[in-house]
Amino acid sequence: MALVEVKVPDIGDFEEVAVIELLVKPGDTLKAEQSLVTVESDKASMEIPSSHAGVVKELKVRIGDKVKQGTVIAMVEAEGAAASSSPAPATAAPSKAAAAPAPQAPPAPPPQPSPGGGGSQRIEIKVPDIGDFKDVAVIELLVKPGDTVKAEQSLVTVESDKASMEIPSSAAGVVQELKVKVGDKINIGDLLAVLQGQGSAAAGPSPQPSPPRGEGGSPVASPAPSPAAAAEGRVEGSRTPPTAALPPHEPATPTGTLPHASPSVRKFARELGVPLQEVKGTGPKGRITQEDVQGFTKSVMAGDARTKAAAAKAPAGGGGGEALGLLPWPKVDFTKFGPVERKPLSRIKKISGANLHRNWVLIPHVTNHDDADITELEAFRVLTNKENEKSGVKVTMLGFLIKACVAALKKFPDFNSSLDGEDLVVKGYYHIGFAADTPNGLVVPVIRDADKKGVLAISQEMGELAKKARDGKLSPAEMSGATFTISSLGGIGGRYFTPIINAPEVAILGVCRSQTEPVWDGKQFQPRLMLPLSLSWDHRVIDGASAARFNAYLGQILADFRRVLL
Ligand code: CAO
Repeated sequence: MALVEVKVPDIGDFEEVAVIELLVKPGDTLKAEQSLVTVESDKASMEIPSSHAGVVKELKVRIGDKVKQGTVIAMVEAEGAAASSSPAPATAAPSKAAAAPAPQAPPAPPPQPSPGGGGSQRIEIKVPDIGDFKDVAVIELLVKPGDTVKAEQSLVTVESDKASMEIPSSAAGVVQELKVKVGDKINIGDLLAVLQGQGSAAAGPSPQPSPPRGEGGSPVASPAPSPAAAAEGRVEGSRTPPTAALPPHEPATPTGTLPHASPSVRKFARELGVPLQEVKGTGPKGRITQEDVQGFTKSVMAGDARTKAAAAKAPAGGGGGEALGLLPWPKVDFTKFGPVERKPLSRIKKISGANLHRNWVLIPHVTNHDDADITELEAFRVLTNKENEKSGVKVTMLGFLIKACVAALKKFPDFNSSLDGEDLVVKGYYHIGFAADTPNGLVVPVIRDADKKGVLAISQEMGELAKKARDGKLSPAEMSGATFTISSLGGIGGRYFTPIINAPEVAILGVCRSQTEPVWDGKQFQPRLMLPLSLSWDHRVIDGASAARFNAYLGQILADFRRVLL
């Protein structure tokens, strides 16, 4: 047994193609030639096979990663390979599938104008060099007679067992005749179509294979949005407005089999935001066609169907519990009992509601309640405000809490992290979100790099952000990137509550109104100003003991703020 690196074989001229599906996971036993991942450009997709039989030890790529020849896909403990200190082979041994055509539009041969010229010409479009493939099946016709095509526009899709690709037209013109039909087996040189070309341009040099455009580089299967996109609520093709109150978490890495569809259909679905895995394919072997995607879109638009994402996002009042096997939401005619007024939810409430609901359902929350003695800190805060009266910057307890939380996050770094599959991403920066109540609902502006700012600077920034929030002027960037959030109801009242974690963060601190309480000092009761703390944490990442330690440490800092300096 030896650990070998399985790398991307020669995939032709392409610089980079996107990984759109992982077909194996660590621990899987592989046969040689078994496909590891699917990659896709804008014109073709193919599976990358393993050069060795053995056991997958580690996958080195994720969905959305760009790979090229030589990129290591996986570490495989290869069967039969003698254990030795020699390094793993530099490239995957050439395999049958690896020798298959690269995931790219094959170079189109020069169009063949027939004699007789004039203003327009008859041009024969033939199957270009498609590598070692023989007798590949036509699975889709992408144009029909009468269509006007541009040079490089795909005419048909062909498929082998490891790859599918679109065959482009080498010339522009009007399709006169298609010489193949679905199910036909084709080979290099076969006549594909006859075009009526426009003047001499049609007989120009053969176009080069088109390189993958930006689109081709995008992952196909529900790509995880960038943090910025997530902050803007742009998830799973939704057009959520860019003022998400609570940034939605990236969707989970899709699992399961990639829907059977050609690259162009996948691209089409991607453009419409259609989740292909929910579309029923009516083509041969259940292949999803363009018509299937259109049909799905129409039924969603007509309200006859809805995507799983939409079902999951549906507000409680509109149902959605069915997906969890719960009773449908009760439908009541309230007017039977008295007068009512129907008010649409604000845009912010709709967005924050969907995010809060998702976080509440998906995160196993636990909340620890504690009290911090802030008697001395409050005296210092009052003094600070007196001294800074002229500056116009008012310091509230929240400014000190942000600073104190940064110290606690530094001591307990798991609280400053996010879950990503089976990894914990621990952040080396401290951006603290604070929940702000606005006339339109809850938003969470973010103080960036709070570790590098003093309490006065934090308080000033908080004041500016809170004003922007109330005026509805916060930008998505000002609400994104938080590593931990504080929700303070101190100005309002209450004792304790259970704040909902702002995914993908793993903890949130709720704070209520401080009050003077009798505290036993060992000899007698002393009047002390006590601040109620409620820390909610994700039990997948944090355990109860750590949470108790976090709160206790926070309490120590608030009781004696000099500890922040330690
Ligand atoms: N205990 C006692 N008094 C407190 C306090 C506390 N923990 N926190 C604040 N106060 C006092 C302040 O000192 C201030 O007193 P003065 O008016 O006498 O100066 C007053 O309460 C109002 O403070 P504030 O709320 O304006 O300022 P803040 O820095 O504490 O909070 C902000 C700013 C934007 C976070 C807050 O206005 C807000 O929107 N809070 C609501 C957050 C929320 O809705 N959370 C729930 C989320 S879950 O649904």
